[in-house]
Amino acid sequence: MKVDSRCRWPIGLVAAILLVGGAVWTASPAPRVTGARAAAVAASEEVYVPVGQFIMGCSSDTAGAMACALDAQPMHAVYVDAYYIDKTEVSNAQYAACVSAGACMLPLSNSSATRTDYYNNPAYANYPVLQMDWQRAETYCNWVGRRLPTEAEWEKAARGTDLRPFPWGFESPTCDHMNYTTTYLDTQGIPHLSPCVGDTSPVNSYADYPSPYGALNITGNAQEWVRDLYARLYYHTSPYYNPTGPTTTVSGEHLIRGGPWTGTVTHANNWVRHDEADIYHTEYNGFRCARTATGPAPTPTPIPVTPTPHLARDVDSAGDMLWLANDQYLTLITVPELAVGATARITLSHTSLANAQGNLQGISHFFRITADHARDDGSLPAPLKLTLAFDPPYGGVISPTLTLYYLTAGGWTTEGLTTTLHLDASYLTADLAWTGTYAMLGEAQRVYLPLVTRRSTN
Ligand SMILES: [Ca+2]
Repeated sequence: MKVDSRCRWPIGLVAAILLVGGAVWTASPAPRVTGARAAAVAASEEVYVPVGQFIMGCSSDTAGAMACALDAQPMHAVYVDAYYIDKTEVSNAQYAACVSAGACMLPLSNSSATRTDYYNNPAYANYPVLQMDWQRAETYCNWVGRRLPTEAEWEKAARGTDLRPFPWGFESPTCDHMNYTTTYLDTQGIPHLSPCVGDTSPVNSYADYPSPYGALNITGNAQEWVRDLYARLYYHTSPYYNPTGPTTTVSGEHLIRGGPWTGTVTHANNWVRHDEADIYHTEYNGFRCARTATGPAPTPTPIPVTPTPHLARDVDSAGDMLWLANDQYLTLITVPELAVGATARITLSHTSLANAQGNLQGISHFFRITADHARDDGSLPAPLKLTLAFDPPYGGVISPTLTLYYLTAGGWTTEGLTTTLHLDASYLTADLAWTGTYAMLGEAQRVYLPLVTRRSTN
């Protein structure tokens, strides 16, 4: 979408920004990098994004009060192979290492939007490199053995597998969340823009509000080049597996994601696509790198999400069976006799996208089980019997790496969980010995299927 708000700022506001920016320089100087900073500066730490599906783009239903531009529609499912993406934007010092090595060209300018001495100034060594065109960004990434992320990789790294509009979730941004520009109405009701910082922040700032996979400043701060060419209607025809953008376009221009520090919530969110109109403001253009993951995946860790209760029922010591059902799936929990005390509230929950997720990577299924008369430590007199299975038409897609996790105060664990995979019949059974929250996670299959659960036949 076109972002031209930065051209509409009142003059007074620009002066205010300069003032704010100046205050930031003196209040929190970046660490100095002295001498030949070049070769000593390592490439960014990376975060791992597991294989699997996510939901890309926006819809007018889910965008809320924010704009959902036509080029970010329709909302659609995309499957991306596992990859690594830089935890942070590439910094001035990191880029300078490539320049010193003779592999990269200098940035298009030494200045940022408000700082005339930026790239060369050691005070900004840990700030995002700016004044990048696409080729400079890709060249740096290649130099460190990586590449620019595809647009799909960038968006999945920012939003994970739910519909969150911002990397940290659904909470509306404030200046605590990211470096962007807030809006407010004056006493006459006239809207004004108020940048949080007034220029870029260090690449490792806002660390309390990472994306679901741990990427920082993915929205806001510097806007970021991605690998794809920009086509306004690409989402209408993009492939399901690993989309890489159109092969040719009239302009031949790539696109930018994430919004700059001058962007409002309309421009600095997870789905906005910045087209040719935005890429020439190179004083806002930075990037981060990515690479396709090879070899065994790191041990996955469930992503905490808040499940929406779909069913809650009081069960007494006589036991009962609870399930969630629609035309295609059914989730079953059997509460054996004496599994709970006199009366226990059993809750079965799914995340909103649980049944639209096409694989078991990430939270596909979520249970919250409460029992009023559990023992003090949360344990149950007898374990609940959980059965999860794929619907027969999709039989055989259950993965041997499927794992059930239990959420403890110390994090997710599989310890003490008794789980049995019945691969021939595509179902899983487990004994749940405690009340609490459970999640499933495992290697994905390259098949787009809902995770289906149904009642065991025995
Ligand atoms: Ca950014």
